Amino acid sequence: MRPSNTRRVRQIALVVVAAVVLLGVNVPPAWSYISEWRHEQLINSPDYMKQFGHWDTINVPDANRVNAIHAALLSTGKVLLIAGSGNKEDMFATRALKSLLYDPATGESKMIPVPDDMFCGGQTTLPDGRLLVAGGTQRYEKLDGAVTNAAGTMTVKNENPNLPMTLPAGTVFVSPTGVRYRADAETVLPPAQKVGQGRRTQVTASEKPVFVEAVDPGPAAVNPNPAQYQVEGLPPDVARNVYGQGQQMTLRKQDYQGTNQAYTFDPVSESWSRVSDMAFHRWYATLTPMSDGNVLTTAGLDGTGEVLNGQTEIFNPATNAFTERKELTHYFPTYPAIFETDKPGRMVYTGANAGYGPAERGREPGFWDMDNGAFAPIPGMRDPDLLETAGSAFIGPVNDQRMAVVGGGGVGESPRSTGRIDYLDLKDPAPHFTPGPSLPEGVRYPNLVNLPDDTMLISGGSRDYRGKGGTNNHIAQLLHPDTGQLTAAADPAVGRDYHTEALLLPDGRVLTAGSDPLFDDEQNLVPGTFEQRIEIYSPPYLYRGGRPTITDAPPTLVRGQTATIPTPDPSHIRSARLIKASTATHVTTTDMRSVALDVSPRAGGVGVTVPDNPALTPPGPYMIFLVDDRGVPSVAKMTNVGPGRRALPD
Ligand SMILES: [Cu+2]
Repeated sequence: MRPSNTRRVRQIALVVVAAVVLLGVNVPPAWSYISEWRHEQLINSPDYMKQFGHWDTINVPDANRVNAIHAALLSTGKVLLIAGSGNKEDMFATRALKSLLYDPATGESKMIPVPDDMFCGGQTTLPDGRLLVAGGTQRYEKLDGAVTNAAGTMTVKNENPNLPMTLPAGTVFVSPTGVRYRADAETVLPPAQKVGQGRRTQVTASEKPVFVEAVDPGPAAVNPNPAQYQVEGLPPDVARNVYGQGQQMTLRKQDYQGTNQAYTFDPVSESWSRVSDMAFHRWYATLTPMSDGNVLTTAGLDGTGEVLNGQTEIFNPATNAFTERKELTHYFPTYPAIFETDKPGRMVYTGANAGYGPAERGREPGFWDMDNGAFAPIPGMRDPDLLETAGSAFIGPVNDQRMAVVGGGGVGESPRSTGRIDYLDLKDPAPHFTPGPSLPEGVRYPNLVNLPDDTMLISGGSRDYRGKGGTNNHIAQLLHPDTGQLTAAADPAVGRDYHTEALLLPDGRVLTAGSDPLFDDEQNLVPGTFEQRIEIYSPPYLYRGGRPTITDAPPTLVRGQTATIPTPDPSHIRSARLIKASTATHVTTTDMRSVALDVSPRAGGVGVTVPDNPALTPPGPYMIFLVDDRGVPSVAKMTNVGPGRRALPD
């Protein structure tokens, strides 16, 4: 696939070899030096870059390096990389919680502290351009052997129908034998529910789970049996109705726990604000933007480290509040890849996910109806047991309603992975997966990015769990939706496994960041170092000579209407794409989409018409690109598609 080396390079290499032999230099290192030099010559040659593109490592000051767990393109064209505690427990303990704002146009960067540990929260961009981050880390995991204090989940109950109850973090629960356990989070209990009157009165206690840990270390606090626990310090008349029910207190592994806090980042003031709490604690939640401007909030580990049992809530950006939707209770593993289809309220779950959950539950792809909660499986997926850490996305313009599911691995720490790409045509009367091409290697954690020429960059990933055994892929491919085939792209220099992300930039390049290997060596002996380098890919279209330009763009585009985009050479413009300012984390880029606009000639520019259907263009910030007859895109202008609160087509 690679172009052959030039004769000139070969001749120079021979001369150098002759010289090192004559000088008695150690030959193998000299060879490796020569082959590296030859490789550099090759990948920097104009012909090569024209065919395969080019990667550049970006230098940000040492003080501005972060463990990028989350990435978001903002309406200002800047990129926010969020670390939170960055999967470093000492950073969590000292509340050294970070994010980095990077401006790809100037190369400038600045650190912005984050108010809570957003590490492994859910994220998406809101219609008004704010970034929403919901959930994150309440507590780090404790592995088997590291647990010193017995702990478990307590169901806290309130049987009083007249009294709401808030038990602060640190509340102590006492076992029947006097052993004390401390709650690690606040518990808010509404009054019990009272139905009927007189003798027929029925009271149903309100209840919430909370994680408790023995105040004193040691096996004396282990209790394998269910028990009722009293709340320390409550007056006796209150204590009668408020108590804890524990199943087991053990010294077993304790999983990460989610927070219920949510924040928005304002791209203009470049600052964080807290919004209402979620109804549930969530770690590894998915946020999916919807055509009505609201945000579907699903999945995650709760405040006790358990996978949520399908509880769903909706964020309304107008009220900054979450509302539980009790009729929507499909069970998903963590970070499920859920997208809205072109039918408003009809979601598609591709089966791709990341992180936690049993192998036998919630793994089947399907359509999920927001009106009634019905879930209809989609058949035909190959390697259905290898969907954890798979990537999935719309391919080409979202108007075509075609998707791809790329790579993935076995559940948990399985060493298995696949290079499978399966396609899904949502316009088919009976949608089902069909086989596409295979990547040259098995890939967990692939980064997928829609480009303005309709190709999709697939980069990064590793063959084994978190890059074990030195298995980072170091390859990139371009997927062509028109032919369904792959072509090779230049190899990235930086390997990227777990906790990695990629975003399209307004200038048409792709930013990649993050990678969190378990080990730094092939023998799996040296603990891994978080990859802090940023690498940017310039696709082949940036090496074809001049680019079309957009001299101005309206700040807002209206669905169903035509706007003029001024450009000096409109006769060469063939297409226009709106690409949503999206977010990326844990192979979950549920807000990435490219929208094809109808293009028509106009004086001084081109007319572009936005599709009428809000499920193709959910409200929010977008990049608008004009693409010429050589497939070369302009630098994008940022614009906005207005809120979608209108009569929806069926
Ligand atoms: Cu994570």
